[in-house]
Amino acid sequence: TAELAQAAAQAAADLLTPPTPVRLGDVVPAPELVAPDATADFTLGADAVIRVDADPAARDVAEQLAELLRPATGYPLPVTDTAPDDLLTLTLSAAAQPESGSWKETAPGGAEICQDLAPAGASAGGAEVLGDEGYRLDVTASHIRITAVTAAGLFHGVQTLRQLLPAAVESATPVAERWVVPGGTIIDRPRFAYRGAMLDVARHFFPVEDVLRVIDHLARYKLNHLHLHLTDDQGWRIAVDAWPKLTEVGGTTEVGGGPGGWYTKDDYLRIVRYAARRHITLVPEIDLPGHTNAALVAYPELAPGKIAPPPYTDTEVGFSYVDPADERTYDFIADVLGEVAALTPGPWLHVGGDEAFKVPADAYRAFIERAQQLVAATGKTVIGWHQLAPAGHADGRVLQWWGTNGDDPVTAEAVRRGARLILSPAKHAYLDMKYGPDTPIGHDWAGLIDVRTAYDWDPAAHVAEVPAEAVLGVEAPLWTESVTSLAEIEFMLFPRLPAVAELGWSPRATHDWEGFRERLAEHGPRWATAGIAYHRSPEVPWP
Ligand code: TNX
Repeated sequence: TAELAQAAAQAAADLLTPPTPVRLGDVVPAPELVAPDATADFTLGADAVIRVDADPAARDVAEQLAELLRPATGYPLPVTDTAPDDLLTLTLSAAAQPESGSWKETAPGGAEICQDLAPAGASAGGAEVLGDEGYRLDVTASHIRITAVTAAGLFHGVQTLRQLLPAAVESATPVAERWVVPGGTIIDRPRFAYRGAMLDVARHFFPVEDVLRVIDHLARYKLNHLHLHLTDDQGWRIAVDAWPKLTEVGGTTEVGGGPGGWYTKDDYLRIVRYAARRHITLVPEIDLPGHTNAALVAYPELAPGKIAPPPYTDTEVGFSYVDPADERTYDFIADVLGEVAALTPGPWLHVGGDEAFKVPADAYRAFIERAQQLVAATGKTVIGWHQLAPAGHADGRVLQWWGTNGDDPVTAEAVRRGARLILSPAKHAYLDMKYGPDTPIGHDWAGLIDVRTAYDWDPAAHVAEVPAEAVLGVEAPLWTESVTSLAEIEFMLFPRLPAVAELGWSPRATHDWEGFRERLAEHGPRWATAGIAYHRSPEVPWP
């Protein structure tokens, strides 16, 4: 009967007029090299098999591809490492680097067939390697093949393939559709190593399921880091065994007086593992020395004067801090960072450092230098907001720049001393800013951020006197003082998250607002089908 159902599905699909296939270049973020071949469209049939190498990480990507395609197609799509080549197969292979020179071979006469790349961009395709995250996608009438050096590269290739199928592929239930994929070749790899988004789970708490869905959204757009802002004045969201009241007391509040909440270690590990399967690294932030009211409510011994402050559920910033003059504070930090580091496979620990307005500059610098050492002692590399800049350099340290004025000599000096930057300029990348004056939620202290503003800036040339080599990447933060539900998170993320993702992934030669808004428009129906509540910005020609 499974066979019958399959045959029926196939027969129904055959009757349909072919949808206008997605164009090969209609991918967000824009790929480095696109070489369409209009004679080579592929149609996914009910008998398709996904063939993959025996490598377990590659196999898992193939399983995820099958999981993406099965609900809407209704096809069985078995994953195997034994199917012969001449079947209609999707082949994932982690083995191959493209042979040297193949960037040019795949695009003979580049200008004619590379629709979406200036010829200069195509030949500047430069290095003949796919690297840690690149992939090659070949679509012919008889097969689709994704090739990459790493499972992460395969995974990104799968996200591209997903966008090349009709929008109905996002449906959770079977749809009668001709599953046409446009023919040709894409060769692609990221511009920046670090491409992230931040979710503030402290101002409002969001359950694990919501975070997992946000991870799915990051994965679609080839982002590879999720920064969780786990602690703030309004709530402490991660269990620490040595200091249990952080969550038992400090976790029970949030902005507006709601019940708050926190992640147990198992919850956190669920998030870590879900992200890891999608080749996304978790970056936990413990904000210090300011933004700590919730911790002080739980443990008054950490407060200056040892007096418990009242719980805080409003939205002012900059009033709280742990006592930098008390040694107990550093025991606390060592315990917290140690436990969080032990739960976190990724290389980073974020220590905040923003808006500690009440701590004098000298005390602040000394505090940060000790905090940086405590991070190093866990084996992790420190990230902090760019307020860390005046403190001494620590090996590998990364500053997350959220300024509103690119003239920032203090940050530039920290970069000269060895720091690298993650770019989160508040006027462009802050997803908690309103789109326009009528946006029902969000802030406007850094300005209004419509889609074009989120898209039109260059991470490599944004902060004066900071060379492109010092830029590790980009991150779009979502603060949640005014964001209370998953639907509101999605409304603020879409469509600006894909804009920032494209800045992080795509070569600068592809940067083009007109082209971007047209490619983006085709994603509206995908989001609608996936149940994503997005902002229908008037700047984008939605179909
Ligand atoms: C500033 S930007 C903050 C956050 C607020 C945000 C609101 C930064 C590092 N700190 O505490 O949530 O503004 O937009």
